[in-house]
Amino acid sequence: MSHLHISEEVQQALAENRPVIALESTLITHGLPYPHNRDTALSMEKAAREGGAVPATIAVLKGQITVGISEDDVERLAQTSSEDVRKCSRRDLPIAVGLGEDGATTVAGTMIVANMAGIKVFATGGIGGVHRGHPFDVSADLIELGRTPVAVVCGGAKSILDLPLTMETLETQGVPVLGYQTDELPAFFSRSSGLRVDVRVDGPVQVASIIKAANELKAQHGILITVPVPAEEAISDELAESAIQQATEEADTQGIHGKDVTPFVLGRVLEITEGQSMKANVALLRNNAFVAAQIAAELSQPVTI
Ligand code: PSU
Ligand code: MN
Repeated sequence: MSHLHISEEVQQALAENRPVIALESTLITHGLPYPHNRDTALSMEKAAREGGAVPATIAVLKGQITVGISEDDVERLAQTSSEDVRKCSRRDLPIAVGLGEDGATTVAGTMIVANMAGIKVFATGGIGGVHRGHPFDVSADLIELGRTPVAVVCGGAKSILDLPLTMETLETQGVPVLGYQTDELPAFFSRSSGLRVDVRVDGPVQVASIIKAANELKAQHGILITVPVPAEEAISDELAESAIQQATEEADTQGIHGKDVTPFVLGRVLEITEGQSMKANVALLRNNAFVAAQIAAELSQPVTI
């Protein structure tokens, strides 16, 4: 397909069945401020390599869907105003491609492209979900998880979301939610949410065998692997909760809606916590890339009978 460009390194790794993980770009353009966005994106790529996988950061560059963008592209996207880069979920990809725009892929958008390229594992921070107080604002991420067979490694979902409704929706969509060395759904900044995951897994071997089983069952849906933020970097529940409360109320009173809600709330939480949330955010992103790489490495192991 002429609109899809896969970097040489990623193409070669895929052809040789070596481990590759996908990384998203909305966190670069709409998730973190410069230069933290650039540094984090590059440190996720490094963590992927340390975990044994080739990183493939995905974005739309002037209408071209690109798998494995260069360091210069990361720098350019990181410096571009979020208003000049389309946030691309399923709905938005044809618009960005058709009009030759720059686009940053969300979890949903990245899953679609990873699946097109043949990448099975993808690492991100937080997934979208059902927004608090707005039960019809359901992120396209949840629907995509129900229809695209890619394993998504994340830090759970931020409690800017209604976590019980998010879990219900994932169940309806047929998405298994795994807890990586935990019984509880992590809540991004903090390690616990009070909600149970579907199953606890203790390492990459178990995750890989669930992914392989899903393949054998010809599953058309994704799998969600939730990894708690490293304990040393977690922020207190109280701080996270009060910042999130304030940010979501502000979004409501200012009439922010649609695709702008998540970036607005993420930005305000950072400001309100005066950057304290940044440390947790960056640490979990790196760690997720490392865990995803280990899972991808396990998946690439030749089958031994
Ligand atoms: N949640 C986070 N950090 C993020 C996002 C969500 O904690 O960076 C981004 C991801 O790219 C996710 C998108 O796919 O926001 C979800 O947007 P929406 O809620 O509009 O579907
Ligand atoms: Mn939404």
